[in-house]
Amino acid sequence: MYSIKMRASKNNRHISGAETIVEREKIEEYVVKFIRRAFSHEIGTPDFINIKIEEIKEDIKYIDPLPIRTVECSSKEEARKVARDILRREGIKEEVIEEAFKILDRGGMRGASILNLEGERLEPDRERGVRVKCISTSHELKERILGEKLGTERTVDAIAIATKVIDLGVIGELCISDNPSYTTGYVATKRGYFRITNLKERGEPGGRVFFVSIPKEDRDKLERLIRDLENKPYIIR
Ligand code: PML
Repeated sequence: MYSIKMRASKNNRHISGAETIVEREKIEEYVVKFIRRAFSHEIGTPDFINIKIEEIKEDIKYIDPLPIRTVECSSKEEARKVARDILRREGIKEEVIEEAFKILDRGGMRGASILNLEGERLEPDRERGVRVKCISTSHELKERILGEKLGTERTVDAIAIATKVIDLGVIGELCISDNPSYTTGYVATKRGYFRITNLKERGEPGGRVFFVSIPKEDRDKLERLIRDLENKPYIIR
């Protein structure tokens, strides 16, 4: 199996990214798909596209997705209350959730921020954040998500990230798309992937925050988590 990763930027600003894990025969098909995706993002036309293809040597972990549920909300206030309630049920304190919303509303991070239960930020590089890589949603799962209208193409990508991070011990994930017109975000916990409509107003920024139970001093545990988030291969089927 091979990992294919694409990232596109303009004037060094991230525009879009995508990745998958496929058999040798599918590589060309996905490279074409990713180039098309890079050139059709609403943020703008990239002046740099990087495509990386690597053979996966490690064992791939195959797991089922978190159950997907959509919570329709009619305002940002209602949506954020729903998100807070789901996260509080996992023992995450109100102040820590507020800190996460502040990070997302500021925007501009390329990867995810990591907050511990004391509300301390743990990601080593606050601009880059942490990227969840080496993941793929199976073709069958993609067909199911789109066919049964459980979500959109964005859900297809995000369910792989959310399922992997929760499997690696992250307590909760709060995500708001950085795509200006995509206002549906989600909260993921061991109980499921909760899509929440209107989690931001159109045009507002976004990002991802992972909530973890890692004391600031435990650098080894944090490094292990980041290494696995970035490198451990997962296929969600
Ligand atoms: C959804 O399932 O509709 C929410 C997906 C958010 C994806 C965030 C992103 O743009 O990467």
